[in-house]
Amino acid sequence: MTNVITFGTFDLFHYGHLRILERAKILGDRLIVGVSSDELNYRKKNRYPLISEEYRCHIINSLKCVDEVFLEKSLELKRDYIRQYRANILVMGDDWKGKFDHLKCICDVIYLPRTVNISTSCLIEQIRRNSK
Ligand code: C2G
Repeated sequence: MTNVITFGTFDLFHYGHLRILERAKILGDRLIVGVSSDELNYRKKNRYPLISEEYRCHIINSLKCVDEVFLEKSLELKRDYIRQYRANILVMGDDWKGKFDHLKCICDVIYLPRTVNISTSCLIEQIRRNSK
């Protein structure tokens, strides 16, 4: 049984989010997703996500490619989460390239290319522009 783990905020869930989860799932048998908590986002980006952690977890949990979801409360706990969920592979988008190489001693670390031309911040910007 190969367990794959990945992490993300998944605010304003979009096609790029879906594609990384689908690509992560086919690398193993089970896909476990750590969804960043509202507090973690506030600490990291100085703003709360537009969609609450409860709703973001619910959306991710309802996807066909996802087997288990938990709240990621700290960026520094990746090693503990990997052990707790018995993950064999950590998948991250290549915007995180190199950042988790220190975890290669406990699991495989794979960076997948991001889907081009879509992101939560671009969507927010587009909506802003269109509503003027
Ligand atoms: N992603 C992607 N293509 C996009 C946008 C995002 O492949 N066009 C991927 C990102 O690379 C990431 C995942 O989707 O792997 C979730 O993206 P974000 O919600 O932006 O996650 P982030 O805030 O970077 O994660 O421990 C990490 C944290 O949870 C933060």
